[in-house]
Amino acid sequence: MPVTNAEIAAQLEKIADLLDIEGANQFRIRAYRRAARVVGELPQSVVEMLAGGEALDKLPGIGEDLAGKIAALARGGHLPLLDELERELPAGITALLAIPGLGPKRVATLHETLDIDDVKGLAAAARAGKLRTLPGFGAAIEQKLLRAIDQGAGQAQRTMLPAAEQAVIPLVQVLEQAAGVRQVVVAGSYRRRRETVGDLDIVVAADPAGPVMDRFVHYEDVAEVTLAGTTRSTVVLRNRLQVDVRVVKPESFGAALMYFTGSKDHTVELRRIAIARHLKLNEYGLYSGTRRVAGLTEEELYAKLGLRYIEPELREGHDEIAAAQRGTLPHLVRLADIRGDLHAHTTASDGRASIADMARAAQAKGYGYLAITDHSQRLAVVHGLDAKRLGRQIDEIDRLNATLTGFAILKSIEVDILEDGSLDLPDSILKRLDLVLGAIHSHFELAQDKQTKRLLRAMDNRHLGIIAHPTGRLINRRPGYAIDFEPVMRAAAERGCALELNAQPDRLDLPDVRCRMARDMGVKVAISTDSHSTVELDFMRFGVDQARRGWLEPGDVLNTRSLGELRKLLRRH
Ligand code: DGT
Ligand code: CA
Ligand code: CA
Repeated sequence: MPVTNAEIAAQLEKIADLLDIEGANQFRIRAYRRAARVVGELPQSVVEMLAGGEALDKLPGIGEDLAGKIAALARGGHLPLLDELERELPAGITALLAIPGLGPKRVATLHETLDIDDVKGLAAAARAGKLRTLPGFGAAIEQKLLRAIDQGAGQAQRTMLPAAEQAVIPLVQVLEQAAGVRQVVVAGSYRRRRETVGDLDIVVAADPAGPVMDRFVHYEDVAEVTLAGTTRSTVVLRNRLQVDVRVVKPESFGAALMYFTGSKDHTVELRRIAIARHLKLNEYGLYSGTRRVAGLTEEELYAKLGLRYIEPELREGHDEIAAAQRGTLPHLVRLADIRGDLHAHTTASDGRASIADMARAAQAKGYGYLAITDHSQRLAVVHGLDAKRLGRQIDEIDRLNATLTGFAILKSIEVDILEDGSLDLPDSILKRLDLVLGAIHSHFELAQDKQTKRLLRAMDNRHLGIIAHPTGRLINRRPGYAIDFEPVMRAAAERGCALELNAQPDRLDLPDVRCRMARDMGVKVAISTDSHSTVELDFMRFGVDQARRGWLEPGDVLNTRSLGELRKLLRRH
């Protein structure tokens, strides 16, 4: 199994973390982090690039030294630097960095003074009150850490969808090659398109089962076989992801798929409906006595239960079954409905492509428009735009638009919403834009009433058209700001302000339940990629998946509109 880009990126990130704990030079640390990000986002595998004779030091931010290290990792080698760092610091210590409130400095202090190198040790020391007297800590931080640990911080994390996809797609291809295989589908939370998966559940229709089971347990990416059965096996892959495979006869495939797609709450309710109809439902089929009345496809199973077909993204055991009985299921938005992207950065702030390159890439996807939304001046670390630079960007976009047909670059900005709810740029410049996105990038810790008022005040500015990543959550890293969404959504509906569903796979913000709340309250949602490079425009599909989990129809989504319709819908300002 060739080394994946994700594995290389993880090693580079680990070096950066360990160097950070050691207190190494910040430029050096940043170089490793940037390299990790660049490798992680490459559309092509490093192994293939090397095989094709491509030079790695042509990649942005990667010099000769890093290129050599990346090549060594790609060949499956060890880096002496990492070996050395790991000798000096205990293996699990980087897990501490994932706990909110702990940065490299504090982790180093914990290690040096109390010899703490894992979450268990940290929890014990915090409970014993040993942290409050450490330099750079204090009673408040001790309390905060305890709360974070109690909320599960530092525990084994669920895998985000992109990493799950990278691991499972090549595996599915291998299983499909086995003799006797008819169909292979990844079920479970993966098929329901949850933003993270605990493990992967693959359902295979095959007869006989032997060859596909054999391929699976001998797959080259397997680190460990936990269970090897005749129709069911479990392995752990090298990236620590667990995979279950169940093999069923083709006539049971629909029933098995339905069972293992879940969710458990959804299928428990389906079984109850079967019983009420004097039928029995299990993973082999729907039975009347001993006679199988359905099982080949999910469609026939739902039909025999008196239900419309329910899309996997809806099967969470909320009220989708009642809706299927009444015939009121939503017609979910699809990727093909999306006609433009309303959040993208360029080299003017922290993006890596020019306006023209971003526009060309968006047009190549068949879009009709792309909003250029660089950061505003308050975000100095990413060289956010002040009014003067934004003015020049507006002129540049006007010039570019004059050269384009069938496509428009929208003049926009991701303006900071300041602590008091005012916007980081004056109205005199905002009014020249097609669209204004507002976002919170500071003061995450405000109490709920203050944070809510901050957003409400921001919406008082009639230029604000979309609130970007409204909850501020980062999956597996932080929960998001404290906000009361009831008044925020009400105000957004009244003022015609939209909310964003940020499609970055570690954000997916709005989350599904908030999407549904927006729809119910008449707030439009913009599904936007927040792209920092041309390849990130492809993140749109993750946003659409989350929107579908949130019951959104094309009409609920702003960027399913043509440019003309969009302009009418954008908040007048
Ligand atoms: P995950 O892996 O935590 O992201 O979530 P799922 O939904 O993939 O759950 P998992 O892997 O434990 O099980 C896969 C599916 O198998 C689940 O969605 C429904 C079904 N299933 C598992 N255990 C049970 C059970 O005890 N009862 C029922 N009815 N179904 C189950
Ligand atoms: Ca699963
Ligand atoms: Ca499972």
